[in-house]
Order: sequence, then C-alpha cells, then structure tokens
Amino acid sequence: MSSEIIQVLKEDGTVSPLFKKETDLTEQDLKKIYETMILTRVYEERSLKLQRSGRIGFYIGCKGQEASHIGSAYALKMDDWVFPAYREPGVLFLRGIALKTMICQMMGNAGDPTMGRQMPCHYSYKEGNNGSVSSPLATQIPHAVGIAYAAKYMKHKIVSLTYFGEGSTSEGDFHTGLNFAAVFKSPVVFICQNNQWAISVPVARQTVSESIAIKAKAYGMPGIKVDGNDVLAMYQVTKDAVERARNGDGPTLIESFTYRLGSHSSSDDAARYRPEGELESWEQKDPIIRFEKYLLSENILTPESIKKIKDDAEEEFTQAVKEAEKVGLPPLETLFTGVYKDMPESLREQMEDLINEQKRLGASEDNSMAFPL
Ligand SMILES: Cc1ncc(C[n+]2csc(CCOP(=O)(O)OP(=O)(O)O)c2C)c(N)n1
Repeated sequence: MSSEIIQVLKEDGTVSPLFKKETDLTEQDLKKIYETMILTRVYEERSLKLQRSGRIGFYIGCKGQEASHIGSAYALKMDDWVFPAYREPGVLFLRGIALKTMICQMMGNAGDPTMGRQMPCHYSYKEGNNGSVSSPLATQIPHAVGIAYAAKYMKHKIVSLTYFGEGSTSEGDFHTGLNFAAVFKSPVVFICQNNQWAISVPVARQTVSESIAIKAKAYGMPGIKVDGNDVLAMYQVTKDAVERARNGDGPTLIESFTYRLGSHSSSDDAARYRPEGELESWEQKDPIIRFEKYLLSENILTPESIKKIKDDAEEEFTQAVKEAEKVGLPPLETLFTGVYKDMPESLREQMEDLINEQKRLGASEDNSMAFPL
C-alpha cells in the first residue's frame, strides 16, 4: 500500500477517465486552483527579487510544491484548521489573506499582523484558521493534533491539517503527534511534503524506510504516497483523508512526493549540493506546466486567458508592494502589547520609560528594514 504512488494527472496532461467521471471539482474550482498556483509562483519569483534588491531581508519559498499544498488545501472547509511549515503561502491565498498583508509580514512593518515579531515568511492568519509558522521544525505537528483532539472532545466537526517536510519526520514531535492522533482517533491529516532535501541533507540521510508513507503502518493509520506534482491527485487523496477524519475514523499520513525547485531559502545556494542533472529532470515535472496542459486540452483555459491570469498576478503583486512600502514600522509600544489583555502596572512603567527614552534620544533613522542575517 504505502510505496505505490498515486497519480491522476499524467505528465502529458491527460487524466484517468475514472477521475473525470467521479471528481466533484467544477471548471470554476479548477480555474481557482490554477489562479492560486500562478499567484503563488509569481509571489515567489517577485519576492526573491525584493530580497536580492534589499527590500525584504529573507525569503523561503515553494517553487515546485504549488500543486502539493494548494491541491491539498482545496479539500478543506473554511472552518477547518491548518498548521503550516513555511512552504505553503498558497494555502493563505486560498483562505483569503490580502497579498499586501503577506508582503507587510515579510517587511515586518505595522501592516504585519505579528508586528515584526516573526522572521520574514513566518506568516500568521488567525481569521483564516491558519496557525503561525514556527521556526523550530515539526512543532506544528502536536499543535495540529491538539486542536483536532480538542475539536473531537467538544464535538465540533472540524478537521486539522498539518504540513511538514521529510526532514521533520526525524524530530520527536513527529512521533508524538502521530502516535497521539492514532491512539485518540483525532481528526487530523498529516501531509509530509517530501521534497527530497532538508537544506543540504538528502532524504536518504533521514530514513532508510522504503517510504515516508509506510511509517503510518506502525502508528496504525493509513499511509498514502502521492505524486505531489499532480494537483488533482493531491486534492483527491486529501479529500478522502479529510472525510475519513470528519467521519470520526481518525488520522491519515500522506506523503507528497515532490521536489524543491528553488534553494532552501534566500540564504542558501542549492547548486552547491545537488547532483548534476537532478534539478533539470524535476523541472520537466513542473506541476504548473502539467496542470496547464490539462486545462488547455479541456478548453477550460486558452493561451490568452493563461496570459491574462499571469499578467494580473504580476500587477497585483506590484500594487501590493507599492502599498506595503508606504506602511511605517510598528510603533515602539507594540514591543509590550499583545501578551496581556490588561497590561500589568510594572510592564506599563517599563513601556513608558522606553517611550520617554526614545523621545529623549530620538528614533533610529535606519529605516532600511535590513534583516540581520
Ligand atoms: C528543531 C530544528 N532543527 C533544525 C532547524 C534548522 N532547519 C531549518 S529548515 C531545516 C530543514 C528542514 O527540512 P524539511 O523538514 O525536510 O523541510 P523543507 O525545508 O525541505 O521543506 C533545518 C534543519 C530548525 N529550524 N528547527
């Protein structure tokens, strides 16, 4: 079961007749998924340029993994919860976050919901039931399990879904989360985006199991390996797992077999450790190109409508950056707010002292937002 790889959309852009007959995805759904994938790709390419030109300090992306996270997140309802790693900006777009808010987060300015308290790309979107990105790997797994267990306890029919990389399966939190979820039949879906690399460490140095999916067997839950560059398979497999969870049948582990086409982050250069030819062979499997072939062959999109979707995404990004760059830095007092509902007197005194000190010395004139990395 766990080593067979599920695929619906073949690399030539054709799909199995059975999927076509049985899928509940409408043309409108397919367009929405495609538009979100394009916005996510444009977001990546343009954000890297912002980083290289010193307008944001750091970027961590998902090029090549758009089908994996957008296809799967499309299977959720809006009141379900997502606990992300850091390679899932498309989930936030699907859940309705404003592009400007994402850019403000990367700039750490006053438009950032976390007021610059997080690293760039460590998004948080409470209104969209999207938990905050955490820097320490795999900590989101117990968070997702906890909320799923709480929902079950309170008889709320929601499902919680969490993303993590294959490197994160070497963390204790992976074991703790999967074991607890299986024992207490919590409504959670685990998606391991196996993109082959944990920074410069290849998957062969994480595990000698024949797959990530097979690990599910020992926890007593289904484990499914799926072609992560196949957006339709990602949707279908996740939908089945979400339904299973919602019906009270417990968790599922999904291994999305994919590849990181970019470097680990803007601070990394993957050319230093990738074997020759590996990137080129995966570029042939680009999930956006594959989906485009399907949409064109089905006349759901035309070359003209594809161009318009891409141009609109570029324009949307340009406008959002313009607006985000007008937003100032978070006010000094936000260093003290956001912890207590009613601020304790001792903290208030410290805040006032600091504000007075700022008045006495003047505010920093370094407005570059340069990130100290
Ligand atoms: C507990 C912990 N250990 C180490 C790191 C440093 N680190 C950041 S990302 C990363 C690689 C993670 O690989 P993986 O889980 O496969 O996810 P990917 O980046 O490939 O999506 C490492 C080791 C960290 N953030 N947290």
